Parts: sequence; C-alpha cells; structure tokens
Amino acid sequence: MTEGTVVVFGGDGFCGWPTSLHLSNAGYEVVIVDNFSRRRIEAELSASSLTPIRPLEERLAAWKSLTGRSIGFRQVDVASDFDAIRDILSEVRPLACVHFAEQRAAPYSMKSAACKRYTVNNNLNATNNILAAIVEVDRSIQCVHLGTMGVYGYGALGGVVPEGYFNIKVPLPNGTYVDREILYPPDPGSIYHMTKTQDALFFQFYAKNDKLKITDLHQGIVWGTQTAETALDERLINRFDYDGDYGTVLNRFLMQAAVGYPLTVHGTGGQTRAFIHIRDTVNCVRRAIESPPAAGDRVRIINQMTETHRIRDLAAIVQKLTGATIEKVPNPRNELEENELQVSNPNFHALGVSSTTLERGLLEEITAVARLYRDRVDFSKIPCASYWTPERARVAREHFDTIAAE
Ligand code: NAD
Ligand code: USQ
Repeated sequence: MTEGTVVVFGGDGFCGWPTSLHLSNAGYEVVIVDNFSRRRIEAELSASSLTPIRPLEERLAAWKSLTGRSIGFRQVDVASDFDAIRDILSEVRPLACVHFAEQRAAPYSMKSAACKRYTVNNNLNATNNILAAIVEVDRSIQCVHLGTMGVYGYGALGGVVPEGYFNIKVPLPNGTYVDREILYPPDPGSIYHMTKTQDALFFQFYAKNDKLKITDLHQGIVWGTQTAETALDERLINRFDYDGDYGTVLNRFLMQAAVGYPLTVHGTGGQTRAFIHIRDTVNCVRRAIESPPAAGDRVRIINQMTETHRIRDLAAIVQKLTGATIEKVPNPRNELEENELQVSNPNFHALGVSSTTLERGLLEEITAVARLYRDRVDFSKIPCASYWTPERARVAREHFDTIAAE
C-alpha cells in the first residue's frame, strides 16, 4: 500500500472527484478541499449534470461504506482564504497537492464582464495562494496542477507542439546568435485559457525562486464519465456536463446523439483539438505524484493527451455509431476555422499510462451513460449562447432568425 497524504483542491469536480477516489484506492490518505463553486454555478445556470451526482457528504459516506476508506473534506475558498489553506497544509503535512480548483469553462469565462472578472480573480488567486502556502509550510510538498493544451493556442506558430519549452535563437548586437529555452509562446483563446497561461508564469517563478517541485499537466479535452472507482456504485457517479457553457464537445455530441438532437458543429468543424479519457487523467495524475521533479528543477510540463481529432471528424464518428444528424452552426467563438495540431508528449508516455481511445471507449459511453440518463436532459440548455464578441452574436442571431422564418 502507498503511504502519504494528498490534498486535492477542487476534489468535488469532474476531474477531481474520480482522482480523489483513485488516490484513496491506491492507498493515499486523501483530503478534498472545495468550495462547491461548481455546484453554485450549476444552480446559477439552471443546468445540471446529465448524471445524478450526489452531495459530497453522501459521496464520501458511500465510499467509506463500500471500501472502508475515509476521505477528508474541508470547505474552503482557495481563492480567498489563504489562512485556511496554510492551516490545512500545516495540519496534514501532505506529500503532494493536486490543484484542480479553477473555473474551467471557456464559454462561461466569456459570458459577461462579471464572468471574466470572476474567472481571473478565482483562478489566479487560487494558484498563487496554494503556492504561497506551500512556501510558508514546507517547500518539499509537491504541486501537481491541471493546465490545458489551450495555453499553446491552436496553430498560430505551426509545427509540433512541444511539452512546454521552446528553443529559440536570440540575435545579439554583434550579429551572432545565442540559444535560449523559453516557455512556448502562450496564445490563449479565451479568458479562461488566459488564466492558465498566467498560472504557468506563477509556476515558473515559484520553481525558480523557492525551488518548489511543480508539475503542470497540459491536459486536452477530457471525455468519458466513469472510472473503475466511480462505477462501483451509482452514489459515486461522476458529473457529466452537457450544457452550452460547461459541456465539452465530445460528451455533448454523445448526449446529443442519445436524445436525437443534431450534433452542433461550430463553423466548419475544422478545429483540431487534443483529447484524453477521464480514466487516463486519474492515472496520469497519480503517476505524476509518484515521480516528482527534484527541488530546483524547472517546472515539469506534460502534454496530457492521447489523441487529436478535428471536430467535424468527431461528429462523423458519432454519427456513424448512432445515426445522429449533424448541424453546422455559426461559431460563437473567435478561433481559427481550420487548424493542424501535432503534439509531442514523451513525458506523458514516460509515465506509462495506457490509453482509452475513442475507438475502444465511445460505444460504452453512449450506452452506459448518455442513453441511460437521457431523460434528464433539458433541451433548452443545449445551445451555446456565450459569444466571444457582439459580431459573433449578431451573425448567429441572423442565422437562427432566417431558419425560424423558413
Ligand atoms: P470542475 O468545474 O468540474 O471542477 C473544479 C472544482 O474546483 C469544482 O468542484 C469547484 O467547486 C472547485 N473550485 C473552483 N474554484 C474553487 C475555489 N476558489 N476554491 C475551492 N474550490 C474551487 O472542472 P474539471 O473539469 O474537473 O477541471 C479541473 C481542472 O482541470 C481545471 O483546472 C481545468 O482547467 C482542468 N482541465 C479540465 C479539462 C476538462 O476537459 N474538463 C481539460 C483540461 C484541463
Ligand atoms: N465545439 C463545437 N460544438 C460544440 C461544442 C464545442 O464545435 O457543441 C467546438 C468549440 O468551438 C471548440 C472545440 O469544440 O473549437 C472544443 O470546445 P470544448 O468546449 O470541448 O473545449 P474547450 O472550450 O477548449 O475547453 C475544454 C475544457 C477546458 C480545458 C480544454 C482543453 O472545458 O477546461 O482546458 O477543454 S483544450 O481544449 O485542450 O484547451
């Protein structure tokens, strides 16, 4: 059995909950820290998870009764309550913190000035508070953070996207060049993604100044719902967001196919993105904890993704499996209509995580989750109604008015 405590910030969320169970099952003492902001936003948007997720208290009691293992919980806002974070770390002396506690939806972050400000305040302060608390309590506590492939942008530079670092030649006044390694130039596509690029600077600074041991997992779009642990009992079921703000593309397509709603491809569907199954996420996080960088090392950056797909190709795959129809809708986002995405991730492969590919996992997801819970879908929550600019909103309005008039 493994020994040691791991604090999971954001452990009630889509990635955090299955990770907490996975770590507990592997023998770690787990303490979840969460302020239930995701459940609060769910109520604000009147958009529930497709799956019937239980209150955290009930989830934890079910886990204890099924496995005999306890998971601790503290309700804390990590963006505003620094003292509470410091006190928790002092008390439980974890070997690692996993940091999931951020507002993670790009459309929500672009909805209004209030949402932009909330996302920036929440995400940047959460990250800085956790790092500053580690410095105060014990610099040997490692920090594993969930970043995003979106920090790199999509296609602006071209070439293969490396794991975080980029080699450049800097011209000197005497006409020669010197080789330098820098963070890959950030190119965020939303306020949310921008907070992740700024997180990367916090990590670089704290690794340099305080010699903190930091791993930043630049994760692709997570799909799927269940892991071995969450599938043990319906009371442990993971959340599945499908609404226009929080639902991510592949899970949305699976839900849309299950309820007979046309698959909503934004624009041409030529956007290429990286994907990973939730089962591989939890494994990768555990393995990252188990192979920390050394104090004084640069931030270890891992491109946590297993495959890339074009959105229109994904829609075609889901259509082939289910017979769903496809509808191209005006793109609410400011993003390239077509992009190539080639990703290099030797650090990810070195962790030895086996991959659940679309080919292997898609059908199970459709039958075991999307179809099973389809009666819970609120159709009015499916359209994406967060527009990146007023022009995008106008084009979409004209498009839908024309359709309505026909
Ligand atoms: P989620 O919204 O389901 O979970 C985030 C959790 O953090 C929620 O339980 C929320 O209540 C909590 N939280 C947020 N702010 C907090 C605060 N100030 N104090 C305490 N708790 C707070 O999101 P998720 O999908 O589980 O994503 C987790 C992390 O993984 C995010 O940082 C996200 O950027 C990253 N990520 C997610 C995906 C994906 O496809 N879901 C892909 C790449 C990266
Ligand atoms: N899209 C559609 N139709 C839809 C929904 C989305 O065509 O119904 C398109 C979007 O326009 C976009 C792509 O699909 O081009 C991906 O959108 P998404 O909502 O699935 O993913 P994204 O907004 O990028 O965000 C998600 C998570 C975020 C994480 C990110 C990883 O919410 O937390 O950081 O995936 S990545 O995409 O690699 O940056």
